[in-house]
This record gives sequence, C-alpha cells and structure tokens, in this order.
Amino acid sequence: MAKSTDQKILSTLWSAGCGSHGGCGCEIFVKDGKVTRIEGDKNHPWNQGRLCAKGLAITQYIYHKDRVLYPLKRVGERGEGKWQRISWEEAYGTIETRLKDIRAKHGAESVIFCQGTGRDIGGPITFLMYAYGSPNWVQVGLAGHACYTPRLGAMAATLGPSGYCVADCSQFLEERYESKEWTPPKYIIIWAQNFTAGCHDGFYGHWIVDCMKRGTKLISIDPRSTWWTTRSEIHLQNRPGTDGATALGMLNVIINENLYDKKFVEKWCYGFEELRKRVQEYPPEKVEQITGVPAHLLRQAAKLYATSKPSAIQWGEPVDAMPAGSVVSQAITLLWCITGNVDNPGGNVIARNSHGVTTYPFSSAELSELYGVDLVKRLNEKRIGANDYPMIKGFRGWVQPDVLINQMETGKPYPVKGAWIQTSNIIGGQAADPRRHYNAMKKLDFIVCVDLFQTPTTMALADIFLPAVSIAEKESFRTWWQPLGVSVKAIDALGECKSDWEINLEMAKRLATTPIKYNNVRELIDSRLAAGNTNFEKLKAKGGWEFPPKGHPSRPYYRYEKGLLRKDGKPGFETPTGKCELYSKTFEEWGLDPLPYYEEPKESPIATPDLSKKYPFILTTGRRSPVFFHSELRMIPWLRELDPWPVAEINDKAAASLGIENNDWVYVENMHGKIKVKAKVTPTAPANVVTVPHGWWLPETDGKAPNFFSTWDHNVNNLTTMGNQGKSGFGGTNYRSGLCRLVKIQGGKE
Ligand SMILES: Nc1nc2c(c(=O)[nH]1)N[C@H]1C(S)=C(S)[C@@H](COP(=O)(O)OP(=O)(O)OC[C@H]3O[C@@H](n4cnc5c(=O)[nH]c(N)nc54)[C@H](O)[C@@H]3O)O[C@H]1N2
Ligand SMILES: Nc1nc2c(c(=O)[nH]1)N[C@H]1C(S)=C(S)[C@@H](COP(=O)(O)OP(=O)(O)OC[C@H]3O[C@@H](n4cnc5c(=O)[nH]c(N)nc54)[C@H](O)[C@@H]3O)O[C@H]1N2
Ligand SMILES: [Mo]
Repeated sequence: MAKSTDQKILSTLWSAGCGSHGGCGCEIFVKDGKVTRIEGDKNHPWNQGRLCAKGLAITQYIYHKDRVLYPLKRVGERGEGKWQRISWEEAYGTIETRLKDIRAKHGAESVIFCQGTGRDIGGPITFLMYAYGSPNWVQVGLAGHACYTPRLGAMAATLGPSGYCVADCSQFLEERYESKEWTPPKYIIIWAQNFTAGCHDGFYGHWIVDCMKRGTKLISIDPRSTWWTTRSEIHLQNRPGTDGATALGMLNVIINENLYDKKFVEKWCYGFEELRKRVQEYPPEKVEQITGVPAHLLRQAAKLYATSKPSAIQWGEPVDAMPAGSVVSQAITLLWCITGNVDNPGGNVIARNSHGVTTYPFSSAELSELYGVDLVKRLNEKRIGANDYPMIKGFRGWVQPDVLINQMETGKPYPVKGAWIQTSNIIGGQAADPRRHYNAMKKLDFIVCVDLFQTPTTMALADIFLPAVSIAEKESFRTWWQPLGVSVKAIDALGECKSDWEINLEMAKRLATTPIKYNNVRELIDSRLAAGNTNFEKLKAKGGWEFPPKGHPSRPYYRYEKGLLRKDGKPGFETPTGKCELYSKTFEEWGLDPLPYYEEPKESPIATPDLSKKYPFILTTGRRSPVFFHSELRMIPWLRELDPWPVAEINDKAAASLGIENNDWVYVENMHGKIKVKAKVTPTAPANVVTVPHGWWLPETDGKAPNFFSTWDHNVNNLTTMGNQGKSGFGGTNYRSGLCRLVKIQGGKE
C-alpha cells in the first residue's frame, strides 16, 4: 500500500516506459521527487485498475542505469560506439545547420522522418516534418506498411474515412458494461489476434473476458492454440497467410445460404450482386484446399456468426501482413457489412478520435483542411511511393517502405540524404531485411536518433543522439479513440532528457519556413484540445480523462442513420455512393480490384514447392510477448526474467522427429539467413508451423559494430525480405508466412 507520504498523480500511460498502444489510466506514486511505483486507476473505464507487467515494471525502466541522460554526438566512425556528451544548444545548432544545408542542396524531401508503431509520436514527428517541409513520414522497413494501415485503408475504401470499426465491448461508453445502450456481442470472432499478449491498437483482451462473463461466445481463427482458441466454440486453424480465402469462403456461405441481413444490405450497401458473383469462386471445399480448414467447420462458423446478432469481429496484425493485406482486410470488413453488424451495439462499432481531437494531421483530408490542397498536392507528388501506388498518394500520408529502400540504394528518382529517427528501432526489430537497411542507411549524410536507450539502430546509425523522457516525466495527450486523456508530468526529467514534443517544437521553430505560433508545448497541446472544447488543465483536474458528450459524432451508435458520418450531415457513409461499398468505388478509382480476391503468399508450400522441400516449416514471426514491446525492455530485470531468451515455438512431435528438446539451442534458417534461438517445444504449435518472436537483441552484449548487441544472431527479420508488397502498396511480406528449417546446434543447452 502507498505510504501516506507518497503523492499520487493521475495520468495516462503510453510510451515511453511501458511501450504499448494502451492509454491506461494510472496512478503514479511519487516520494521525494522519485516514482516509487505505478498502479492501474480503478476509476478509469478502459483498464478499470488493471495494469500489465510492463507498466508495473516502469520504475526499473525510468531509473535504469543504461538510460541515456544527455545529448550525445558521435566522435568515431558510424558504429564504433564512440560518443561525446554535448549541450542541447550544440545538438540543436548542429542539427539545424545540417538539415538546412541538406534542404538547400537537395530539397526537404531528401530527409525522411522515421517513427515506429503508434505510440505518443505521430503528433510530434509529423509536426516537425511538415514544418521542415518533407512529405516523407515512414516506418522504415515495415514492409508493405504491414501494420494497421492496410486495415485502415480497406475500411476507408468500404465505409469511408470515418468508418473505422472495432469489436464493441462497450469501450466507447463511460458506464461500460452497465450502460443501457450496450448489448454484449453474441459471438466475437477473434481473427489473428492474441490479446493476452498486448493492448493492440487501443483494444484490451480483458474486455473480451468481461463480455464472456456476460454471455459472449468465441470463434477463433489462428494457426496456433492460444488461451482464446482453447475457450472458443470453434477454432479455425488455417495455414498462415491464407485468411483471404477463409473470409471469402465465409462470405460465400452467408450469401449462398441467404443468411445476410437483407434490410441492411438493401438500404445501406452498394454492389451486392457483384460481390455475390465474386464469392462463387470460393466454395468452402475449395477454401479447405487452400487453408486446411475443414469445409464443415467453416460453414458452421459462418452460420453462427451470421445468425447470432449482434456479433463482432476483432482482428490483428497478421491480416495486414498477408500478401494482399488491404484485400484480406476488405473481405473481412464485408462480413460485418453484409450481416448488418455496423455501428450497432455489440457489433463492429465505429471508432473515432475522442471529441474529434487529433494529435496531429495524418490523413490527406485533414492536411488539406489545415494547410490547403496545394501543399498536400506537392507533398503527394514528392512522397516516396506516391507515384507508384495511388493508395499511397490518396490515403494517410505514409511513404511506401519497399520503394524507400530501393530509393535509398539507387538515389532515384531523388537521393535520400538524411533521417530523423524517433521512437523506432529499425535495425533491431522493425525492418524486414535489416542488413539491407543497415547498408543503405549508413551511407546517409546525417542521422538523428531520439530514444531513451542505445539500441542496434542508434549504435549503427546515429550522428546525434537526443535523450527522450519516460511517460512519467512529460506532458502529453492522447486522442486515439476514447476517452480524451492527458499524461501528467509526475517527476522532473532525469538528467537533461526532454520530451518528444519539446524537442520537436524547438527544432520546428529553427527549421520552419513559416513561423511557428506556439511559444511552448502547453500552448500547442491546448490548441489541439480546443477542438474538443477543453484544455490540459481541465482534463488534468478531472483525473486525466473525459468521454465525449452525448450526441457527439465520436460517440456510438447508428451514426450512419443520424447523419453523423458525413461532412454534409446527410445519413449514410462518407463514400462515393454514400453506402457501405461491397464493390469499392475507391479501390476502383485507385486502379485496384473493387472486389476482394485471394492471393497466395509469395513463399509457401503451394507457391514455391521446391523451396518448401528444403525448408519444410511455415515460419510465422512476431507473435507478441506480454512482457516486451517489440524490441524494447530486454534490459528490464523483472521482465527479462519472465521471457529470458529468443525462442522458436515448435510442435512437440515435429521436434522429436528432429531430435530437438525443450531449451535446446537451434538455428532457424532459410534462403535469406539464419538466427539462433532456444527451442520451445509445445503441442500448441501446429505440426508444420514454427513461430518466432521478433525484435530480439541482447543489451548486455557488445553494442559496437559489428555485433550491435547481437542483433544479427537473434533478430528473426534476418530471415525476411522487402519487395513483397500487395498491389495497393500496402500489405504483405514474409513476416507472417515464410519458410524455414530447424537445425539443432550440437552441444545444445546453455
Ligand atoms: N519479424 C517481425 N518484425 C516485425 C513485426 C513482426 O510481427 N514480425 N511487427 C512489425 C510491427 S507490426 C511494428 S508496428 C514494428 C514496430 O517497430 P518499432 O516501433 O520500431 O518498435 P521498437 O522495436 O519497440 O522500437 C521503438 C524504439 O523507440 C524507443 N522509444 C519508446 N518510446 C519512446 C518515446 O516515447 N520517445 C522516443 N523518442 N523513443 C521511444 C524505444 O527505446 C525503442 O528503441 O515492428 C515490425 N517488425
Ligand atoms: N505486449 C505487447 N503488445 C503489443 C505489441 C508488443 O510488441 N508487445 N505490439 C503491438 C503492435 S505494433 C501490434 S501490430 C499488435 C500485434 O498484435 P496481434 O495483432 O495480436 O498479433 P500477434 O500477437 O503477433 O498475433 C496474433 C495471433 O495471430 C496468429 N497468427 C499468425 N499468423 C497468422 C495467420 O496467418 N492467420 C491467422 N488467422 N492468425 C495468425 C498468431 O499465432 C497469434 O496468436 O500488438 C501490439 N501490442
Ligand atoms: Mo504494429
């Protein structure tokens, strides 16, 4: 229990410290200016007092001996590990000179602004990037931008930009499960997501457990057995990467057996006949050949879902990483459209930023509103990949990462000269084919990294290292779904660390071509919160969060009936036809197939049978660890104790046939490379699938070149490649469906 002398500060947890997509309400306890511990805030409707291991271990993170506390400049060669402490003035001054110089000689577009996954970074980094004038915002090496964006794109192309849906577990209502407006889903289909490991995209697994307590039943679609699959009525154990076929097979059953919601389809959907025709190509028996899912089970799952209303689907990142991520996502989206489970209680509810506030503009639409269409047009023309892929041009403002790596290597159509890397470990976890990225990026003229720790990326690439603060040391805000929340500064920054907002505001002032109007971070934050009729102090005084008022468009349900989705205020969806587009006019406009179809992974027993003989296992990488966030936190003792080594999950019988025992060191290898991991022998793995978590490096080993904290030995991305993106530019590499073999390392256990 808290000692009476401990001060309690209510805040919102996000990065840095716990990693996470979460935004958990928390209580930070402080004594004599130091954080003593953190607990979940029981009054916060999203996490209701719960907190994950990463959050609970945050004191070991904040006060870790390896945290970088001062700005550093590289004094040796890149990778030599020779650093010198410098002042902020010298750091800012050097960056200003170098980046202005590059802009003058090569144009602002030759500097890329690189972030990792959605933490508290999208706002600060785009703010700085647009101030500098670059259009190149990217998750470097995230092949096919295979996280979240393919799903967002598919939903936008079907339901409009205001039509992003998630399973409804009452999360958008302050009273939660007690709310009279809400009904628990009868079924939730858990599609390629493992909530016991994380809080994906602001969605918590315990919400599903809370629904289960209120009668919700589960259907799972996952090659492995997990906590969720073992509690499901039906488990469709498909071959990794074949979910497009699974979804099309389910659409086939629902349409051909007349189980769809006729009223909803008639009134609110466009293109049903075209879809009906297309799905005839995917009868369950044919789907069984592709996926390995027995046709009768697929039929049963489709029937249960379609006839038990309301029901919801909640899906994960493997969907994005399929050959045609945006197409697989489209097929799954159509399941809730034709069953009328759109923005209804207990169905797939539309998620919108709380109070209509955004941390900073992401979509072309938002950017046009703020900076005018001309600027967006210029940005779109120069954005890397925009001329190759209309969807890159027309949606969300990201660079196409597979085109980027080519461009870094060839200098065409224009050279990349500099990189601002903030909140991403490119070499150590994010990038497919990290060696290729290392070779390309080390040739850039100037690289800034903003992080809290030295990582394989900062050691290999940084010219200047700027030290960022943890979540307890900064003021920030969160608008990713609901509620609207603020992160409150509980302690002074350690050493000379600064927040990402502070760093980027200062750099923006120095680099902007038009004056920046904010004097300090608080003014900037308040200017964003103004759209929600509130400000930082008000939210802080309320305990750190607030739900939108009744009637607000960011609050459910049935917004398409009430005219709350379209800018013109008319009922319907913000799509070209005003309806849910089963036949997507937007995809058509982008030169893509308007209807979903199945595409085989590039490396698979079917696509490459010869390779498959040599590499008999299907390799799926990156299943999440509940105690780590990607490549982060390997240095935190409590967490490392729980998940000490890189592993490969191998089926028990398959392991026995190879003479591999639990905890043996094995090589996982394929035509792209090999890594060393410990065997985790388990009956939860299917016979022909090997699962390897990503992002492994050993912070306790030598950080200098060539070792870079052992990243080449343990990072599974050494077995993955770029250049497998889907036709839209989004989706697809061998992150989740590659090939491999296992070789026992003699002398075995350590
Ligand atoms: N093989 C394989 N590779 C994958 C995946 C997979 O499934 N398989 N998943 C992919 C996916 S979906 C994603 S999203 C990417 C994620 O890739 P990244 O987001 O790059 O993930 P991290 O490895 O956690 O790197 C984050 C870095 O930012 C630092 N950091 C954390 N918080 C802050 C902060 O607030 N400020 C600053 N300045 N720094 C901070 C951390 O110390 C760490 O070095 O990885 C991808 N890589
Ligand atoms: N603790 C923690 N939480 C995290 C993260 C983290 O690193 N740590 N990362 C965050 C990020 S950026 C992301 S993108 C999300 C990702 O999180 P999720 O979307 O949940 O992804 P995973 O946990 O990798 O995989 C989910 C399940 O999909 C299964 N799967 C693998 N391949 C396939 C396939 O081809 N088809 C089907 N149907 N299933 C498949 C796996 O066996 C696994 O059980 O997690 C976020 N949350
Ligand atoms: Mo992700």
